Amino acid sequence: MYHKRIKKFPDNFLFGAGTSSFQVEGGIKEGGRGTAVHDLKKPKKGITDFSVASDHYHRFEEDIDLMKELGLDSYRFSISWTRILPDGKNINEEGVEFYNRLIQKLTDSGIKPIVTIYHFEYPKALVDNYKGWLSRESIDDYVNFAGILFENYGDRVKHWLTINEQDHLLKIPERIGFPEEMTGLEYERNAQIANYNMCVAGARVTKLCHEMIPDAKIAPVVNPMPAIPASNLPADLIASMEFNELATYYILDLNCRGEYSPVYRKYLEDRDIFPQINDEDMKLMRDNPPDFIAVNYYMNQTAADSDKEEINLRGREVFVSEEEGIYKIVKNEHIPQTDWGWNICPEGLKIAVMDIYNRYQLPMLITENGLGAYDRLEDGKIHDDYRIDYISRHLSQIKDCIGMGYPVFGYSAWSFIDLVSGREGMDKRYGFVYVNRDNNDLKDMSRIKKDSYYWYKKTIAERGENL
Ligand code: BGP
Repeated sequence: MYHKRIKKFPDNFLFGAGTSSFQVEGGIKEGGRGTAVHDLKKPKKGITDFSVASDHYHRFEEDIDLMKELGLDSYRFSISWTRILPDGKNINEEGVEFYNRLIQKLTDSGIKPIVTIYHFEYPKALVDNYKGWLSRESIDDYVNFAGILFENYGDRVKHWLTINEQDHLLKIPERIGFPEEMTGLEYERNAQIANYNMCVAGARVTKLCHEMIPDAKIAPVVNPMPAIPASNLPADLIASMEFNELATYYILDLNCRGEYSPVYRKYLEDRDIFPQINDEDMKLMRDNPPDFIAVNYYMNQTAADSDKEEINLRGREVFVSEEEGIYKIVKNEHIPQTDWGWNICPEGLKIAVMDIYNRYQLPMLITENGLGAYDRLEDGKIHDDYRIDYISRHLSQIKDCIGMGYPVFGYSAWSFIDLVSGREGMDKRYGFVYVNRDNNDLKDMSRIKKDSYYWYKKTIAERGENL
């Protein structure tokens, strides 16, 4: 649709960038931090672990000065559960004080903190005690954790995120804390129990946030990869719709409406993995919807019908490229890919915003979007024009959405600074700021502004007039 575009982003639009604690902080044995489940996972050969990361734990002041110079309106980061509650139960004042100083420095610098309560880091002690999210005790411990954060930081933090990419988390044993040996039906059934418990936990924390900090807003973080149909065959359109139901909306329907969508319920029942639910929990979810929806968007998908007549259990596959009898993901010749095979489709972000709004009528904050690439340091500079191109095209779609009337109130690029990628260590960089280290050599860890840093600074200063 052609429409008149807005000239600039609104004055109150939050131009931001983000990180997560385990990927950026390091200092995993300092400040009384306990052990998180993923600390125990050995990385792939040649890839660094998370023990030093970008050393933000020791350098956060220097990093926040760089954020201020960049002109960020907001900074999204997560709080390490095991710094606050090393064993999941007992409070560690040193951890509370660390984030207190970080948040104070942000607010003193005029940067709004956006806090993810739980971004993949789960206390190992709770897995040892009661198998983590398989037990309802985890709901209480998560609520206790969130309550400590609200109490200590609620005066300054007005945007909260409950759980980052729950859908993704459930499929990665070293993050959810399921044993390596768990597979097939057992894995799927347990993942559904954990999913349900996490949704109940999210609703309880949403309620608590509203009670403790009435002027704060809170949301879950989802990772939509909106699928478009592979052809003009009606069956392909249905396949793409079903992919979106199974990949994204199942969680949002629980978070925002307190219900299992029909497609998802049927999917679980056909496989005999529908968890035990109760009316009280479902009512709690219905009565405590989020204030907005936080969207991590990296890529879209293209789906075709899968005409097989069988039902399969996927076990713990992170990305399901074919659900027999439902859809299969296919390559799209119009859509280029990153070096790691992620589709680059800025329009997909607009599709996600339009679809999510049409379904839930809630405001949206884009909490992650960015390009993972091999950056090269040459003569003290990083010429990452590919990242500028990626981010400007995605931001331009957001500008369009706002012009069309969709309530998107901020954009947090992933990531502010180079950090350890989920699975690719330091090879796959996302930051506006380069960290001088690689997988095997910590070098001097100095911070170097990339070309994209200067570009984003200008973009923020002009409130996106250049887009
Ligand atoms: C999201 C996570 C982030 C980050 C990002 C990029 O799923 O919320 O923590 O890791 O993806 O992923 P990767 O590091 O695998 O490229």
